[in-house]
Amino acid sequence: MGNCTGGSNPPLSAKPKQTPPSGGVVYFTEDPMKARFQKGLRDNKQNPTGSVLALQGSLPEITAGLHTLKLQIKQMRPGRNPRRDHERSEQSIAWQINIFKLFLKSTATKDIFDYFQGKYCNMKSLLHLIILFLFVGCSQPPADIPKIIFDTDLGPDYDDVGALAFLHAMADSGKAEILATVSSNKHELVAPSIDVINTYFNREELPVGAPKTTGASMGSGQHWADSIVAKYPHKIKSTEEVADAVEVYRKILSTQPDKSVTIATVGFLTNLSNLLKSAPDNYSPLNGQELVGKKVKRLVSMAGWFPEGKEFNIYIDSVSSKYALENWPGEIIFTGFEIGSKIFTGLKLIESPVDNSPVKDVFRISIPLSPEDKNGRMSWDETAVLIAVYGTDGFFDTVRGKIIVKSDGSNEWINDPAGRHYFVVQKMPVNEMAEFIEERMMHNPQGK
Ligand SMILES: [Ca+2]
Repeated sequence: MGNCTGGSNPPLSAKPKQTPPSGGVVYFTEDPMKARFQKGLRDNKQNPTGSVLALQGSLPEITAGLHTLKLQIKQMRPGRNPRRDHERSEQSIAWQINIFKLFLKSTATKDIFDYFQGKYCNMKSLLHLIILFLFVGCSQPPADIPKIIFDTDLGPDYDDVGALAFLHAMADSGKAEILATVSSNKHELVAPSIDVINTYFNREELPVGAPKTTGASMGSGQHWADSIVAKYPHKIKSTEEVADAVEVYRKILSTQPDKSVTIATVGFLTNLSNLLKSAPDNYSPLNGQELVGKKVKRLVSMAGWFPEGKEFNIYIDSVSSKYALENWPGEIIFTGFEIGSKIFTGLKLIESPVDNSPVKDVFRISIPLSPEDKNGRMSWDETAVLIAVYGTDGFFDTVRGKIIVKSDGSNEWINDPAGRHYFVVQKMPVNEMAEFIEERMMHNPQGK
């Protein structure tokens, strides 16, 4: 975290404090952009020494980063890491927000000078900031980060654990906000396992729901779920004690801006079918289909086999799958069986030096038990999170049309240039994608 109060030069004469105008917010950090920033300083014949502030990533990413950092500070446990607590203090972030609010709002150099001279910075820092401002491009509006509800069957396979770790990594780096983590699987260890992972990533407060209707109940054949539930902290003792997933969805969707929520489903479509069938309630006067149509931006679904085939997530609860996919009012991006089955991850994770990681434990326990996993586990669910966060550009091509779900749980596909459905086709070389995914699966939470 950069901090221009730490410069060696004395502050300029104090002027009356000014209230910064409102505008976008941006997160400063010292590391990744530093080289680029210093090159910029050289190009502008400025001395690249002294207190340097730099930005990480694009403006939307930086904006998202700041948002997440604020959330992390709220969640930070006092005393765990006093140095980190200090470095990321609320005060430090608050003034950085104000600096960039000013930058985004005002193009008047005098205003900026007046503000900084009176408040925090010396002249050298100020010059750096102004040059930096030019790099960022103040006319670019900050984009909202994806707000994601993760819907998982976590149990019969463990790529769900990799996907959830990926998602937490995205939230920690400011690229996504997690709204909820719900189960489509009624097995008693699913919600406790989700709770273990959420707690490990310091997000134990995330809403967890599960089906209250009939639905599949499937455990982990490799006994990784009982292993992590026995070993790691969590509060939820059984899946049956959590809220109805439909209620979780309705409560969250009703409070979100229109067309703002991304749902990433990596399990059965039980909850989404139930959601579409839901009636108006205390949370919203809209029925389920209307609520989804109004609030959901897109559904990213690891389900199906394209252009045709029979895939687990669809056929396990084929009645729900058929209803959900035929009645979904908006865009759906499918990442099919044929995508994840070629992307292998987990071996680097197992070899990583981190201790006491439930994510590592799941892969460490499970991979040796299956000869087919000797090169790593197939990574279906992680690709859904990748698309939910990053979109498809650069990673996949897309085919537009309509999925047809048959009563036996198999699916077909009809190409249609006006269709609301898309399935993805691998574009990035699979080895590169595996590396991209596993790097994020190996993310360690703050302070661990
Ligand atoms: Ca799954």
